[in-house]
Amino acid sequence: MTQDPTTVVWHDHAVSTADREKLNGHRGCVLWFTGLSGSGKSTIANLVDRMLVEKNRAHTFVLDGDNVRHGLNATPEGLATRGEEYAKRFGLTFSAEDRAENIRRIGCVAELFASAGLITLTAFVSPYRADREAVRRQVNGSGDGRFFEIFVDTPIAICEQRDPKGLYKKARAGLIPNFTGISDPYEPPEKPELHLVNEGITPEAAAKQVVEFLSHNGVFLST
Ligand code: ADX
Repeated sequence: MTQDPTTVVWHDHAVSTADREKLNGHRGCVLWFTGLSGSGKSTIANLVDRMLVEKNRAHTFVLDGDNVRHGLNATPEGLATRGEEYAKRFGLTFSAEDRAENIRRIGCVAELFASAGLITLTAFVSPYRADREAVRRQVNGSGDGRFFEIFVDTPIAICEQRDPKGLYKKARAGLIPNFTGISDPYEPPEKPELHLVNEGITPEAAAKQVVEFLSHNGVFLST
């Protein structure tokens, strides 16, 4: 973590991440789901969350893009009651710059959660490779290999057909600017730890693949 050492000083925790992991029986890590809106990130992440809690009694939490944009990373519209100047200064839009800040902040939160020993599942479109790579570096910097990028690879035609929030329809009508996949880019991961081809399989089958991946990658500690 880069900070001016003369003004803000880092304190080590009395309880280490390793201590927490030992108690929990699993490692703290970040499962970073990325993919188009409507690709199934949140659905799969929530199914994985439930499977882990039920089967492994894991300590887990899902950070969901839509939810986080209601609070910590609210949009300018969401902050309108605080006044125009405040909303403009602190609200995050879907411009490339604001998406980068969205991902930076949530990357910091995910890192904290992982250090607290949680299997942290994030479901953000996170369309830019550089933003995701920055989070990878940050999370892996505080422990080895605890960042797992999971590409939820669903063809845009399917996302658009599903259109669970009616956003593709609005985007096609020109009502939503910078809509990922329509009028804004999505840069697919080049080397994700897990590539979920989410076509012709159920969300449950996709979630199972994730849980198996975790088993094979040393997330669950043998007691
Ligand atoms: S990100 O690009 O900054 O990572 P994030 O995951 O927080 O996006 O939010 C994406 C969600 O916001 C989508 O699932 C969709 O519901 C909604 N949304 C609203 N406007 C846009 C837009 N222009 N592009 C993509 N998603 C949008």
